[in-house]
Amino acid sequence: MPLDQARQGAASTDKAAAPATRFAALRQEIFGDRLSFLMEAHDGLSAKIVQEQGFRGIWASGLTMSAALGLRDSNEASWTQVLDVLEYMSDAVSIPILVDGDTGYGNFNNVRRLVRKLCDRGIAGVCIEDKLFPKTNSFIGEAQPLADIEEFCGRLKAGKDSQTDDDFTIVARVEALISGRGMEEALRRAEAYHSAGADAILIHSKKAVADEIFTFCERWGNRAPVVIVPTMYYATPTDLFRQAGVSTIIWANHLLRSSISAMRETARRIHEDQSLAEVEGRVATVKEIFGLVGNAELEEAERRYLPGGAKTRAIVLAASGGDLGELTRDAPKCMIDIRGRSLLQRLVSTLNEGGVREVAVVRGYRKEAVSLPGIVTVDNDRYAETGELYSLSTARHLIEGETVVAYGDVLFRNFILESLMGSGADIVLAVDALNLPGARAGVRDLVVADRVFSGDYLDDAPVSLVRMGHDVLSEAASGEWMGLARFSAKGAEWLRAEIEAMEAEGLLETADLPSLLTRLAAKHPVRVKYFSGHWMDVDNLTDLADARNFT
Ligand code: SPV
Ligand code: MG
Repeated sequence: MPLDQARQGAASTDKAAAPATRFAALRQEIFGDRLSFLMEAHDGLSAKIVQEQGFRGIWASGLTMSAALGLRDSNEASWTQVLDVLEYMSDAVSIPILVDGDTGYGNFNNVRRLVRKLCDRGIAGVCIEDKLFPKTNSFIGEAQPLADIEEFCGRLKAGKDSQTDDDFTIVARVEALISGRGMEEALRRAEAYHSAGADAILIHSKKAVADEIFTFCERWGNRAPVVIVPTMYYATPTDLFRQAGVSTIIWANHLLRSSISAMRETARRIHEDQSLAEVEGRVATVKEIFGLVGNAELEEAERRYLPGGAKTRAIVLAASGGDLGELTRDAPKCMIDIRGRSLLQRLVSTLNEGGVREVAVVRGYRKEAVSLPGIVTVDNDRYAETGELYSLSTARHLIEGETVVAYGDVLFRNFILESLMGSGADIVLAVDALNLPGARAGVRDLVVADRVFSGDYLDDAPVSLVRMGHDVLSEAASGEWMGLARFSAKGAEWLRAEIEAMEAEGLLETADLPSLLTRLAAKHPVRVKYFSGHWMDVDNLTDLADARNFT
């Protein structure tokens, strides 16, 4: 299918394989069948916002990078200062960046060095305009002088010959329409630049309507992809560009412009009011800043690399009494003695040995009997009429950073916890693969996962929770949840949010953990790690006898 026809259709590149590099990703955007969009960014933070909002590529605008530095779009920032900004942007995101390279900062020799340095920093492409250094923004004045065609072709050739990644893209920007030289000149230049090796043509126009763009597209006939910047002809419906066969639209400066409006308004208000009261609530929270710059990842890394670093906390649910007759008359099940140490003591040591430094125990029934050096206690005084979710919610202020949640009556071997702690998943559950011979009877929380345990030593493909509950039929179950889950800092945020959502729906008092986890799985990946045995819970006297043999 010809390029121009294909672009009118649905997003057929959706099914294309994910590109291996950012260079290839930009190439796929510019050469792909569907209309692509590059959103302006000018620093690491705005780059992150562009990526967060779903754009697949960034336009590193010369105008806005300069303005964000407090400078004019006249090459006042040196090209290496621009490179520094680009490095922050590139580090901040995984999507490709097309940088506005102005005129290439000089002649062919400057372009060569620029292209090599851009490739080094993982910048996927550069756009070079056919003007002279130092440049002037296209929307300033009339009839700006253009570069000699041959000289500019030399810049393009030198750039192409210098790229160190085959997929690096050079876009040649034609300023003939802007400087009033007319359509013939624009087409002549586009042809020459294409022949010199430019991968795509940016045809720039400063008219309020897009007629020049449509004429250019029609006459150009898609000999190379066409990139446009509709800053001035913004009212033209995007579909018309799609129909005209445009490859890529650049939204060139709107994040900087919106930030100027927002910053002005905030500064004005605070200055007038001499107070923050009116502004708080209208501006992004400090927590949002933490989220954007990835504080959660640092917390996890601190736990991994820093002695005495961020704490991993466990919340142990031990509010219910358990029905073990005489044994649970004066103390809850978690305090039953198992060969000289209580169940809880054993659980807490396993958690501590696994790197969990702080253990909070939610107690309820006979709470005074639940005490242990080194633990924090939280009380669910309504334990008799509430369930697991309510108990967990009493400790919700502690759900922050990496968090382990465990039932208070489980014992498991250290390697099970270690395996959850080493998982990169945001939520991961320890699940006993019941389909193996020797599976125990009297199961509790049955799990349906998207893949059953294969038993294959080499099989480490991720398995996700579909649902969990007492109502899962054992024939349909992939395993039994051991009552042990680990949440990353991000997973802990999701957990807190879900508790709040269930509270808002009036489910806080009655719901159990399986329904909470099932709801989480509908919104986020909840990973399952299969094990076979090496754990137990204590539901009855037989379990208790087994527990006494467990250690
Ligand atoms: C930029 O964003 O810096 C551009 C596009 O070059 S324009 O300002 O429209 O010329
Ligand atoms: Mg520019």
